Amino acid sequence: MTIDLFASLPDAWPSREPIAEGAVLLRGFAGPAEAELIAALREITDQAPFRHMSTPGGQMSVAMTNCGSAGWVSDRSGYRYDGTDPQSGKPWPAMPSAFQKLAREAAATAGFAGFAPDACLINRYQPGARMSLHQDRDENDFGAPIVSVSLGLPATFLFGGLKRSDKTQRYRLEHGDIVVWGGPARLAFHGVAPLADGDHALMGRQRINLTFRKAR
Ligand code: MD3
Ligand code: FE
Repeated sequence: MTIDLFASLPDAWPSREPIAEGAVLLRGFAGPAEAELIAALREITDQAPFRHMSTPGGQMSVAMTNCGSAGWVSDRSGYRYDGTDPQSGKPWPAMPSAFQKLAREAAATAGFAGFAPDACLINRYQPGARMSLHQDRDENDFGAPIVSVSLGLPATFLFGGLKRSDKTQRYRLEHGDIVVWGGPARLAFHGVAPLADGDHALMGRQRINLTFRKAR
């Protein structure tokens, strides 16, 4: 008898886990790019610092910024995509090529070839920060997927259905994980449970999520 030393390892990289119709989890897909991503992130947040936006419902516990030709902005009157950072009056920082390449490769791996995002919303969760159940419907073309990249502390992601009242499934998203949300999953309700405290070796006491979108 022989022992298969590789029996517990995936038979191919990247691993592709379908989590719903149209949604694919690529565990660790961003790992090889982590140093480049973190350096690029620093340059973006030097130009456009994280800030807590207001919404018609109140102030968000998640701090946000953007890069790309369009950025998601919110104030007491509502949400929109805008090419200008309202805090500086300047265009959002350009989307770094390492971001574009990663988003494009992840989308293609999940079956969405030709993804060309024009917006990257960058969310920062510190311990206790959460995102309540919502749909992403401010983009022009629901035919394009959204690609999300998780960095830093792990989070519990809540994934529901097309109605707010649909049952939610929970997924743990860890540093380096990418999820591609397209097809029927594109308009599903989703959210993030309050972040548990911890200390990530590269990112410290926070989780950063990059969401790549075709906004216009
Ligand atoms: C499923 N962000 O920025 S990423 C958001 O972790 C947002 O910061 C969460 O929801 C975060 O809007 C979740 C995963 C995600 C992003 C967009 C989706 C899942 C999605 C759009 C449709 C369905
Ligand atoms: Fe969302």
